[in-house]
Amino acid sequence: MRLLITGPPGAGKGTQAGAIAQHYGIVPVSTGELFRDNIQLGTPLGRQIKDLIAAGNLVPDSLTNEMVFQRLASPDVRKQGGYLLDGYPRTLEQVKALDAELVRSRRRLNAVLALVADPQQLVERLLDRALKEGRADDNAESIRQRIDVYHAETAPLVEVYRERDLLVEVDALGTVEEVRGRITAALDAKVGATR
Ligand code: B4P
Repeated sequence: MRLLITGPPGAGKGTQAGAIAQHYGIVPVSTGELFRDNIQLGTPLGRQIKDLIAAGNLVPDSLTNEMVFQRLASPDVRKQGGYLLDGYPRTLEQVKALDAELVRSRRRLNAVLALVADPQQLVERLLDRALKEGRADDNAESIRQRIDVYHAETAPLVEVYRERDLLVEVDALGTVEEVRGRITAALDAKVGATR
C-alpha cells in the first residue's frame, strides 16, 4: 500500500499521518520531520537547509528527492511493504521524480489524500503550535511565506492526481478525531477496490 498525504500548512498532515499509517500497517515518512531531525542533529544536510525552512521556503528538489528515496530504500520500509508519504511530493518536479522511482520499482500509488481547507483558516493552529513547540517556521512571517509557497508550488499537484483518479479529498476543519474519522472512511472506500 502506497499513499500520499498533501494539504496546506497546518491542515493536519503530520497530525493524522501516524494513525493512517497504523490503520494500513505501513510506514509514515514525513519529509518535514526528516528535515527537522537533520537540523537537530547538525548533519551537513541540516546545516544546509536550516535557514530555508525557518524562512518558510522549500528545500531544493534534488536534496529532498535524494533524502526520500534513501528512506524508502531502508530495511524497515522495505520490510513493511508500504508507506505513507507525508508532505512529499510538494512540487511538480518532485512528482516527476516519484513517478520515475515508482516505475523503477514497478510499484504504483493506491491513493493521494488531500486535506482541504482555506489556508487562512489554519493560521491559528500554527500560531498555537508556535506557543507549544516553538518550531522555527511557526511565526507569522514564515507562515505567510509557507502559504504563498503552497499556492504557487504544491496546490497544482491536486489537479495532477485528480486527473489520475487517485485523489481523495477530505475536509480538514473540525476536531482531530472528526477529521481522522472522515479520512479513514474516505480512504477505505477508495483503496478497498485497489488493494
Ligand atoms: P511540514 O513538516 O510538512 O509542515 P506543515 O505543513 O506545517 O505540516 P505538519 O504536518 O507539521 O503540521 P500539521 O498540519 O499536522 O514541513 C515543514 C517544512 O519542511 C516546509 O515548510 C518546507 O520548508 C520543508 N519541506 C517539507 N517537505 C518538503 C518537500 N517535499 N520539499 C521541499 N521542502 C519540504 O499540524 C499543524 C498544527 O495544527 C499542529 O499543532 C496540530 O496539532 C494542529 N492541528 C492539526 N489538526 C488539527 C485539528 N483538526 N484541530 C485543531 N488543531 C489541529
